[in-house]
Amino acid sequence: MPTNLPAEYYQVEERYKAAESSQERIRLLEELISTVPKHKGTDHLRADLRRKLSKMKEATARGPKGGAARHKSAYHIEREGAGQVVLLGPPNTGKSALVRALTNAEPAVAEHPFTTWGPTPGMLEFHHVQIQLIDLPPLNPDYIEPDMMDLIRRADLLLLVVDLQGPTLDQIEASLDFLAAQRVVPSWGQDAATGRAMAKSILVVANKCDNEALDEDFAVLCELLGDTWPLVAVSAAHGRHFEALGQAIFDQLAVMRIYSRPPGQEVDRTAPFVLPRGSTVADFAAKVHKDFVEQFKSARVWGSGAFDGQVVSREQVLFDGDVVELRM
Ligand SMILES: Nc1nc2c(ncn2[C@@H]2O[C@H](COP(=O)(O)OP(=O)(O)OP(=O)(O)O)[C@@H](O)[C@H]2O)c(=O)[nH]1
Ligand SMILES: [Mg+2]
Repeated sequence: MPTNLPAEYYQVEERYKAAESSQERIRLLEELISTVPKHKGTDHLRADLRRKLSKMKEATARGPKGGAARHKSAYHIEREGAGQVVLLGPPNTGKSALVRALTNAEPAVAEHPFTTWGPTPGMLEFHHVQIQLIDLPPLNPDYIEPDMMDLIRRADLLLLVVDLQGPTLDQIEASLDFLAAQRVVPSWGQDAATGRAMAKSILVVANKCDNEALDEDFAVLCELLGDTWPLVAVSAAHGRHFEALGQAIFDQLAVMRIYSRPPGQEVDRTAPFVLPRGSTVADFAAKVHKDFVEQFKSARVWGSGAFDGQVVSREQVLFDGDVVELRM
């Protein structure tokens, strides 16, 4: 317990201990947290109090019987589309601005840090592929929301959003340290395979790349970091380099678009099936219809891995953009 707490802390603590109802306890705990001065010596205390507060709020939301009105965390978000992608990083880097610019969702954007308090999902469309983007609150070592960490661990891809006009390298390092402390490491990192850490695909997104002069700053950053990291620059405010970002997300998700040609009909290029890279004709058939995988007699493929219209086996591996005709 830090010794240099203000007298006010102890007064509120007295009232907190004497509180009768859970509502009152929550209110007083919030007040108590606000009396703790912010410095290194109180880091642990503040983290402990915040944890207690979050548990209390959760228990209250669950109701007195602890099950009937079971509280579902806002972080339990159904995966939709070709992949679930979360945006994370330090405060104020433009995570919410990006989700606003790229999807139909409208999370709040503001000049001050710590604007976002909860997750907001939206759908990004990239070349007729729907990808789920989820805006998150900033990473905050003082307070780690367990449900948010679960969502991060479940996600298919993490976008580490940093500010190209700020201390970009420090922001990347601090965010990776934060994740490593939670045993989440980049799959391209050296210690990806070590220990009990979970390796995740991480794409670094340098936001606020508003003009050509900043494109040059980005080029310098790329040189500094070498080519081991997937890294893109964008400007949420000016809509710059969105195509490159979409492509990088698509590549990192390791999926591909396969088009179905119903026999005797035209190919609908606006409705691809999305499959993991390396999938076969049989995988595609299963995706088109659960019965097809048993029923189809032959398949023809147009695309990169075959001659146009070549008859192929069930095990034929497909490539992004291939057109497949299944015959029953
Ligand atoms: N110049 C410039 N400013 C931007 C850009 N994107 C966002 N901003 C500004 O940066 C500030 C923070 O944007 P937010 O989207 O709220 O940032 P955030 O990362 O969601 O912030 P937290 O929710 O606090 O973590 C706002 O004033 C935005 O207008 C950009 O591409 N260029
Ligand atoms: Mg935000």
